[in-house]
Amino acid sequence: MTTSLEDVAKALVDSPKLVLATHENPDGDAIGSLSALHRMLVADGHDALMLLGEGDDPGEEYFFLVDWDQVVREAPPASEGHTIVLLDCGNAERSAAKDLDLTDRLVINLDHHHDNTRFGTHNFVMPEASCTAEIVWMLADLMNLEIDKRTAESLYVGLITDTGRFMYGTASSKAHLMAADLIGKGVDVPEIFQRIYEGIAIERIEFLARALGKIEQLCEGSLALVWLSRDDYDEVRAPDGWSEGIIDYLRSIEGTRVAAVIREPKDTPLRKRISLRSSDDGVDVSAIARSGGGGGHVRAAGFSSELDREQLIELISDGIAEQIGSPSPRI
Ligand SMILES: [Mn+2]
Repeated sequence: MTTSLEDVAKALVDSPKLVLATHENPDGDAIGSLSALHRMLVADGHDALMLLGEGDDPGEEYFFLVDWDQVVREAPPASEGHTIVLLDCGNAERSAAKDLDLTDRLVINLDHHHDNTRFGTHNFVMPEASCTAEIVWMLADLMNLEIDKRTAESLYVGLITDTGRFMYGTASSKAHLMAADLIGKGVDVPEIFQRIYEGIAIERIEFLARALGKIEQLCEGSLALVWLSRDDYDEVRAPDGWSEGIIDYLRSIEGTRVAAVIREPKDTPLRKRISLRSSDDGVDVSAIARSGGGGGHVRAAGFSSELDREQLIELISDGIAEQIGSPSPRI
């Protein structure tokens, strides 16, 4: 069932207690929209908490956005009657609230993934939004919530990270109007870009060099892929978040239609995490991700899998071949 943003606002106002959560392994939009909505609701007198599962902290560059004393690691029991708000989360299984029984709860689902499964009691899914932070920004206007400087920073981080620093097709005129509004509310643009993209530890650059040294070109060059093994991380003591951004280098290689980063996460090394990007709308990587049990956007998607190397590469190259019609080359 689809809900209007007005009805979402009403449900929020009518909820005495709220728990806000986002998807596992949160990125800039996830943590930005989560921290922004939380801060605005609290300032408006709501009883609201943020839920981040153990091991689901964002990258360190995003820590400054979060009021950590408001973070809980486990959701309060259903008997306490909290409304659950899930942000930027395409399906309930991918959420930091995945262990929660969502039945008999009010669940507000705010998202911009086109393949969102509408798992909530209230679903506001807007695929044309550049980021979930854009939906939160609209909601603030509708509910008359105050966007102070820190809230503006959170929303701005969601915006710049999900639009690839205003580079993707999602960077609409509305997205730029949102940026203008947030700058007017105190966002210091160079300071935020510096916090998110600079001041990088030398070890992280060395990890990037290692990753770039492992690029494979498959499917006659249309697939650029990097496989990051647990050893790649452990040998330089890299946290999992350091793979973020590597995929953009792959996507930028001449001839690439699909970029893929496959990594073996610290907590579940056998259950690989696969990130996919496409360089044009001719390949919908969310369809490939769905065939592996995940989902996402047309140009950015992901899934987790226990398939081995050969099976995974086959799944991805078959998915590409199905869409662009070339024969499916094997490794
Ligand atoms: Mn997003």
